[in-house]
Amino acid sequence: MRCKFCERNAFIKLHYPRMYLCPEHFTEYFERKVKRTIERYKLISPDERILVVVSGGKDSAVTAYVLKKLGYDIECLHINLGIGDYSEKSEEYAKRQCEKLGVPLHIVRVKELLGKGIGEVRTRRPTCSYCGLTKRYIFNKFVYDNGFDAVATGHNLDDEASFIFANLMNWNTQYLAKQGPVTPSEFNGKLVKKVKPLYELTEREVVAYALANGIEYHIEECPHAVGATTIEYKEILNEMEEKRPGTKINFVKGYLRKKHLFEAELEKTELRECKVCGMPSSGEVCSFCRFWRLEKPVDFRIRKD
Ligand code: Q46
Ligand code: ZN
Ligand code: ZN
Repeated sequence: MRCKFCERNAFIKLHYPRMYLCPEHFTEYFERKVKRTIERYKLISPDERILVVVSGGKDSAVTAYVLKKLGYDIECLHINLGIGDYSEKSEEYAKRQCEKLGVPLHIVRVKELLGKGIGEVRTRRPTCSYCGLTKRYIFNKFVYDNGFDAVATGHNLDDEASFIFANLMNWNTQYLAKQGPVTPSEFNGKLVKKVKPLYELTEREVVAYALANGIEYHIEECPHAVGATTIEYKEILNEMEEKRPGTKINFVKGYLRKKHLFEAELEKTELRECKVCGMPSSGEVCSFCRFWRLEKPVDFRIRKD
């Protein structure tokens, strides 16, 4: 098959909109879509300093690559979770990706910072639950401590659709009130602005973009991801997408139009400053300081020696 726009052989068949594209024209299509997402949802502007959280995987690697190519002012952060060999390899990939891009990379290692890696803490709390809490806290405070304007993550359309689907299945209206391509800054900037430039691109498109542009990434899944229910929801959505192309994007856009219904149900929790670290918390001590039993705050300020 030929590319829709030139004489070259097609490298990908898109299902929605339906067309065949060569690597160059697919790259153009992908970058135009990221640009449109940034403009449509007012994610970031060229004068802002953006921190991209790079895990070593494809989504965040592509996010950093495209933002840099579009001329945004970015630096990267890798959080080494301390999950054995998996984390060591992830860090290697993150380093290589940033070196190739010529972008500064900061690394926070959970084990060095908190004494134990993810999966090594004896707790009844599920591993992914305290892992998520730890990652969110670290990148939020890192952005705050270093005066970045926003943090960009690699969430793609499949992640968003499955998250909304899963939360609808469980009627988690509190979560459904807060999801979206941009989460504005709150609490005097202590809850930082979060943006998702790949919001309207499917996982398949992200993989294809990485391939077309020679972006290397860690393919291995985290050992704790095995059996995660989000994978099941993704599979169901993929089956539906195959039968009816456009299902995922229409589902997510429909959700954004109806989000106000969930916002109306949102129970506003009064936030206050955590007694230990001063960051926003619903209780006296925030869940991060409580979980890791901290007595003094962690400081992420980048030292410029
Ligand atoms: S939450 Fe769970 Fe992930 Fe953390 S422990 Fe691994 S699978 S990395 S996105
Ligand atoms: Zn072409
Ligand atoms: Zn705290």
